[in-house]
Amino acid sequence: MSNPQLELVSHHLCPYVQRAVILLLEKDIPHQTIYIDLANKPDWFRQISPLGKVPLLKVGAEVLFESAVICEYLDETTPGSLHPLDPFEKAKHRAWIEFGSSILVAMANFFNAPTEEPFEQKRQELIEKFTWVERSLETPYFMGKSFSLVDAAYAPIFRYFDAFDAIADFGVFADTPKVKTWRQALEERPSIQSAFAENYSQQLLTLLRQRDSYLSMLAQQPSNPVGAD
Ligand SMILES: N[C@@H](CCC(=O)N[C@@H](CS)C(=O)NCC(=O)O)C(=O)O
Repeated sequence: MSNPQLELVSHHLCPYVQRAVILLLEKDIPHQTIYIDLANKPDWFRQISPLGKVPLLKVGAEVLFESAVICEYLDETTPGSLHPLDPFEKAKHRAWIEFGSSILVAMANFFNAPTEEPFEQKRQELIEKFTWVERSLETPYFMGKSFSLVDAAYAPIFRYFDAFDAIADFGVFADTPKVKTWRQALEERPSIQSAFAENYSQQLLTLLRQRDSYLSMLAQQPSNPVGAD
């Protein structure tokens, strides 16, 4: 039986989509990509997306949603596995992927916080979350030498921090040396380098300038002229 045709429904800045993009590149999986405007969702998308969110993976006539599920499906249907074989280790990896999603939510709130107080709360939350990650992390990758689905889930997190670093050093990784090593190893991985547009940070900063948030105010201070036209 021939493999079903795969189509990734995407948005160019979505970190959850980028998890699937990394898997597709890492395992060299043939696919097509359809980009949509999340501010103006097409009807066909509303009709097939139960949560109204990207990514979706169209698999022939069927549709998968949720990035972690899509990544597992892509992994299980292609040679080699990026998940541990041991059920307990695999369960732990799933838990850390879920934790990565909670980091993405905290980052969105950091990005959009309207004033200094909630911004600082989110900065502290991010520091605490990465302290948890530090305790569970091998290096250079999450489980040591082998690249896994956890690595694909966290690489988009670090790409967002590349944009934040262009504004200021927010000290999120000041006390997590293993996380810093991990971030560096992920940024050097070819699948991850190819998954993001060269001007990804610049595009994020452009999006930030459209927000009326504390971080966008910091980005536009004269000492931080990032993303200026
Ligand atoms: N839990 C979902 C989260 C996906 C998600 O939040 N996608 C955002 C874009 S980054 C989205 O589509 N938002 C549109 C909306 O909420 O209306 C996953 O892991 O796939």
